Amino acid sequence: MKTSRNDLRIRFASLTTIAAIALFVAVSIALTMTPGASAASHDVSISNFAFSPNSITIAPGDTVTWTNSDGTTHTVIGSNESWGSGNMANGQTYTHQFNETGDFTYHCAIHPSMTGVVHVTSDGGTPQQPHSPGLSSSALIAIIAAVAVVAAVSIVVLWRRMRSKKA
Ligand SMILES: [Cu+2]
Repeated sequence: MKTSRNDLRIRFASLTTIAAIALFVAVSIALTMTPGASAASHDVSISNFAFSPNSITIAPGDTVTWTNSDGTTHTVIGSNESWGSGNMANGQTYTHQFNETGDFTYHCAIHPSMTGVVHVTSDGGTPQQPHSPGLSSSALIAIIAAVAVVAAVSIVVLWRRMRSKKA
C-alpha cells in the first residue's frame, strides 16, 4: 500500500513536471516566432537644420521620436499634414506611431528645405529572418491548446487515481 501510493506520487510529480515543461517550451516557441511581437522605437535628431537620419525604415506599429537639438525652433509635419508636431523648442520631442506601411515624407514647416522620410515596411528594414518552418499563428495556438489539454487531462486522471486508491 505504502509503496504503491509513493509510486503514484512520484508518477504524479513527474507528469506534472513534464506537462509544465512542455507548456513552457510551447509558449516560448510561440513567443519567439510571433512576428512583430514587440514594437520598436526609433530616434531622429534635429540638428544643424537637418533631420538625422533623414531616412529611416521601420516596421508597422513602431514609433519615431524626433528631438530638437538646435537652438532654433523646428517642427515635424507629414507631407499630407495628417500628422506632425507643433513648434518644438530646443530639447523638445515629438513622437508618432506609424501603423500602416508606406513611405511617409515630412518636413519642417518653418524651414521647408528640411525634409525626411519614414519608410514603413512589413519587415521593418531588417533582412527576413530564416523564419523556421513558418508555422502560422493559428497552428501555434492549436499546438499550445493541445499541450495544455493533454497536461490538464493527465493531471486530472492521475489525481482521481490517487484519490480512489486512498479511499
Ligand atoms: Cu525647422
